[in-house]
Amino acid sequence: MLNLSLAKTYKDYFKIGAAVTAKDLEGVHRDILLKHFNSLTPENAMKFENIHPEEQRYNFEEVARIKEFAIKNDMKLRGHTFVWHNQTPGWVFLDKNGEEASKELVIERLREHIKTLCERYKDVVYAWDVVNEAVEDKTEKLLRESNWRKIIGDDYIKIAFEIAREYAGDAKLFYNDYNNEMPYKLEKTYKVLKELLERGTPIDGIGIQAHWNIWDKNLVSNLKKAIEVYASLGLEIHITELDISVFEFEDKRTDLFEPTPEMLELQAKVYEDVFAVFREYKDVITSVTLWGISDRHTWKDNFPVKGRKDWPLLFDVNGKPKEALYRILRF
Ligand code: HAH
Repeated sequence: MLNLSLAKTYKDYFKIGAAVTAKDLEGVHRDILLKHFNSLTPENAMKFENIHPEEQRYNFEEVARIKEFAIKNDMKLRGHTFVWHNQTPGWVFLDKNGEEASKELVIERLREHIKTLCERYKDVVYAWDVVNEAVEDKTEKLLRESNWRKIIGDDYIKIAFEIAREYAGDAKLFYNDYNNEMPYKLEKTYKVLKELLERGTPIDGIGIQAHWNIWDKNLVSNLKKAIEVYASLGLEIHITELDISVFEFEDKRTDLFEPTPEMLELQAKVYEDVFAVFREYKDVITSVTLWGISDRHTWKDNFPVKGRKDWPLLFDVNGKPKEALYRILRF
């Protein structure tokens, strides 16, 4: 049991990925990656503000290390992400006088950015998150407000996919979002994607981020329904950012210094249940990525509650397998 590899166990199902920083390629995390994973997503290094901080300057260093590690160890990369309302530098939307840039200029910059990254990572990236989190989730509106949308107009999604298709070679193009298995957002996302597809937008798949928690009683039924709805549009499905928080999203408690045994048991059960669903839908799900490696560090530390640690992953703070890992290796 201890010797089983996640990636090998799932080799006839889907890729098994992890979000990584360059630092994760060393030490305990390196060992875990080599044993259990065959796909990597740079957690931050490909985001616009990191890789292209100024118009005339790209910063390829961190991705270079991740790419080298991937190629050496027979892994592939998921590219994350071109168009997003967050972590995009201000210069993209400003002209040389510091005024709001024109639509034409923003599109031209986006094209240059996408072309550069696609050409550079053609040999290793199998899928790109072309647009991240465009669907509005607070109000009744369909699309989220963002600089991209404000300047380019509602067609910015279609335009981004068309540009990506020109340069991405064999890589698949994904629309990625969170909560898109929940009924309120599933409905909106379906509408947006259906319309885009009807207008010929080259979208290959949908990324279900899967930032879940151990308390959601409707998760499995919502998830199955969402997979079926997206598959009915002919889309491939990637689970792109899986982690299972021990806190309900609204829960603000800060008194815990380690997860309780009850939490770990519930977490193991949720991992077991969602992986059973992933296996059931292996014909449409082609990749499952965890948003991190071990509980040593995760974006859920301090989010959404500052100063609070979370333990959402398959390995504990020391890199030891959690019960959740055993449950998804044994089926
Ligand atoms: C994701 N947003 C991003 O896609 C990823 O790039 C980042 O590293 C972490 C999470 C998720 C998100 C959420 O679940 C709730 C509110 C805002 C953003």
